Amino acid sequence: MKRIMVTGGAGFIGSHFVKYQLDIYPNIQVVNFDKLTYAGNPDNLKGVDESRHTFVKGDIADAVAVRQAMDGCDAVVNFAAETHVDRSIAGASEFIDTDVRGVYNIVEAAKTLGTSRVLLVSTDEVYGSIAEGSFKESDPINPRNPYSASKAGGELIGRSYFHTFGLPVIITRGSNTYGSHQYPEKVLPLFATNAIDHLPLPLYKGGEHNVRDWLYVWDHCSGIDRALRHGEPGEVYNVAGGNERENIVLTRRILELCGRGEDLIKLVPDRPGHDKRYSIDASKLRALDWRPTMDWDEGVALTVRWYQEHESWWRPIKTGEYLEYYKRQYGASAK
Ligand code: NAD
Ligand code: TDX
Repeated sequence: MKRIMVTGGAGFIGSHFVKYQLDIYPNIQVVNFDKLTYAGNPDNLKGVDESRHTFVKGDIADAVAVRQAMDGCDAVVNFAAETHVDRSIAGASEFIDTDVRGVYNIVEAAKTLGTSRVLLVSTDEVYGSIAEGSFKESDPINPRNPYSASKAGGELIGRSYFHTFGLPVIITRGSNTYGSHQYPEKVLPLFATNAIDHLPLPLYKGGEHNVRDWLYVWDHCSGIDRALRHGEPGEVYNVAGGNERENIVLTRRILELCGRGEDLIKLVPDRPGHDKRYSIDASKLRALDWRPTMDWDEGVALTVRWYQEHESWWRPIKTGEYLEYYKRQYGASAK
């Protein structure tokens, strides 16, 4: 692979993936195609080798722009998405435009151009909740909120292009990812930055014991890279962290790392349709010689320390539109 298109490469995982590619493969060229929505941030790409990185500001819902940027690339990896469940509950229109229509534009452009690999980054949320055990790739999908339904829609379009046109589409389903540069609407950076500022941590009441499986961002990137280069076209690969924790356990750990007491925990009304537990089995990707390497305690400590040491990254975000969102989402209950 000489030239790859990464969509959504100014966001959280996408920007780490761009750095991963440039670090690991000395001759690779990356075309980074990103709309720079509220979640996209050019600061996430500070210090990347500009001689091998081309940034294109564009929308995956724009078919012409996607085809132009993809021309000459031998692979495309799609991270671009609307990604926050609570925002999808408030209104899903942009989720449909990007996570469904956008993916259609990507596979359509790849089919026209004969792109030799298309990797669609998806999520463990498409399986829905599981009480016991872990989902395998062969299990049926059962998305239960507008975000995961949109991601599932994109996946299905992608899979249909493999079956109908032989397009070499590979799908990864990652679990909850954490690390530096994550927009502070997701639980870990939200709680860490609030704790730093002695602000309440809005824990969803009734969801305190809900379980998420935590995957360090660099491990997620190595899993996607493994599937991209060694996976079989038409196949789906789970990328699991293997670190299932109740939300209350994560919350207490963040408070401890920030030196704050549990009095900061504020129980707020639960997320509608809040999935109780996500759990996926990654043995199919492990058979391709992939392993997550980060220990959960250490990874969370590293991540919280990053937010403590990079206020200049997140303070400008927690203004303007963010504060309006915060008020809409948590209202008076978060005070
Ligand atoms: P993010 O919200 O941090 O970043 C999304 C990026 O996509 C931003 O840079 C944004 O500007 C860009 N974008 C949004 N709409 C676009 C459009 N129409 N055209 C071009 N660019 C657009 O997201 P993230 O958390 O880094 O997630 C990346 C991918 O990984 C998503 O596809 C998501 O579904 C998937 N995923 C995320 C997690 C997680 O825990 N964060 C877990 C599993 C899978
Ligand atoms: O304020 C909050 N209070 C709270 O209790 C927020 C934002 C979350 N939570 C809970 C809800 C979830 O059980 O924390 C858990 C994690 O929530 P999010 O960070 O919103 O992540 P989640 O809904 O699990 O989805 C994430 O993982 C899968 C990503 O946002 C998705 O993009 C990814 O696909």
